[in-house]
Amino acid sequence: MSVIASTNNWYCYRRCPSSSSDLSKLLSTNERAGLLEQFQKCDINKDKAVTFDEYLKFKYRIADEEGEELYPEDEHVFRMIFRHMDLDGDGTLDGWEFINHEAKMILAKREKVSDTV
Ligand SMILES: [Ca+2]
Ligand SMILES: [Ca+2]
Repeated sequence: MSVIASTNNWYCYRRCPSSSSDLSKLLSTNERAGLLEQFQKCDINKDKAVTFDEYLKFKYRIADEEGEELYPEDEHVFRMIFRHMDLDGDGTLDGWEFINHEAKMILAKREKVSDTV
């Protein structure tokens, strides 16, 4: 029952963009704080907007911290993801766009985990 309810919510969020501002409310306080922290780290010059350049640097830094190596082809993928995240298409990510996208990732992961249980 609870799985069905959460799936319905998921579809509603995808189908009704106007209500998707509530997406991060499905996360725990810790998860939300973590995403906000990530956004602030990503926003290198602290103008509350993340450019593709900043996003890319952030991804390189994370990969570096995790001991992974990124290739030039990865930039292409990140560009696609960035465009996907940039909902209003102004070329930068604001806090809401960033957190909303990351929240979706967390929720999608969570659904996968609950599927296998
Ligand atoms: Ca910035
Ligand atoms: Ca934007």
